[in-house]
Amino acid sequence: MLSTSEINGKWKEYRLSNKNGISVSVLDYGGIITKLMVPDKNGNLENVVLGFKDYQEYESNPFYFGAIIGRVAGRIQGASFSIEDKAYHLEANNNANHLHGGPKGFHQVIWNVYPFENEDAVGLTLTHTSADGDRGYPGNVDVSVTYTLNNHNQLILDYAASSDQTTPLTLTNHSYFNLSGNAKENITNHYVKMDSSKFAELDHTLIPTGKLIDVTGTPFDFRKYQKIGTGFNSSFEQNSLVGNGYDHYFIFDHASEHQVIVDEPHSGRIMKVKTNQPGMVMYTANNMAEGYVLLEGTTKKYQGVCFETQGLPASLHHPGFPSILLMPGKKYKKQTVFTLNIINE
Ligand code: G6D
Repeated sequence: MLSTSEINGKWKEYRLSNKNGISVSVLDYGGIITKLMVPDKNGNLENVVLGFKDYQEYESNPFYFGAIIGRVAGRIQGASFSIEDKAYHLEANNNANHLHGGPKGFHQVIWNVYPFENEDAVGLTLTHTSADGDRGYPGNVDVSVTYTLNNHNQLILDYAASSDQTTPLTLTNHSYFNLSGNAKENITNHYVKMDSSKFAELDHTLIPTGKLIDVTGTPFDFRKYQKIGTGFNSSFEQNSLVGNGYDHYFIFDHASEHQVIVDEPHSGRIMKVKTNQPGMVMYTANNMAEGYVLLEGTTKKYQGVCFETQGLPASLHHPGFPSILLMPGKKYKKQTVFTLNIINE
């Protein structure tokens, strides 16, 4: 089922719901997921993503809550890159680096929205054209992002793009998940299992050094279930330098059934993540400023966890990583599926 409402006289919010009571709400502004209602083991419907109570806060959205991120998710070192010996300079909006597509990136544009519904699913296709030179990037880029909610409790994000010039592109969604429901607890006691034996080492400006670190024997080893909180009090330098947590790109070992599984035992909610991206940034809101009013509670450190499935912008400066360059005539086509299971006691 699908419903639409006007927001602040300038935006539209679309609410998609399936036959099992799960619903997701999305703004045309930034493609922002503002709510994701999922029952717990007792059937109580609660919100499992962070979002502002006053939607006007989404105008600036310093945390990128729920938003489509692009042209390039993550940090581009020195806010610059070169293609075939031509240098491009972007806005440095995060110290000397370029973060998440820069100011007025994809998280701050109004997308065209095309709702659809069929027997088993309901969804939205959002489209946007980023002109040549937009935020300093080359090429006219046509982008579409489709959110589909089906009756198998899957929220499917399909990303597609094409460009008339070679340009870097890697998109993601920046939702902060908190499976306790209505942010009753922070994410310390969420369990995560992740199919990854290597992650990208960061320097003190949060830029990858180009070195991959084996997770074995470190707080980054999620190959068996482990509490997210493992990295919050660890003395491991890669945890402490990002603000005592995780803010790292994990490279997946296989294109397996689910690369990530998140289990929140008190609510009985389990979320599985499957993607055709080579990896993902797991960010545990280490640097979240306090005091912003959310739908439930206020912003606090560790209030949510992001699973930013994406390519690695460091590939623009380190040849060893999978490229994020989109060539003319090629199609960018990525998918991430969040499956929301409820395991009764
Ligand atoms: C911080 O380093 C983190 C980013 O990974 C995150 O996306 C942002 O906050 C919201 O800059």
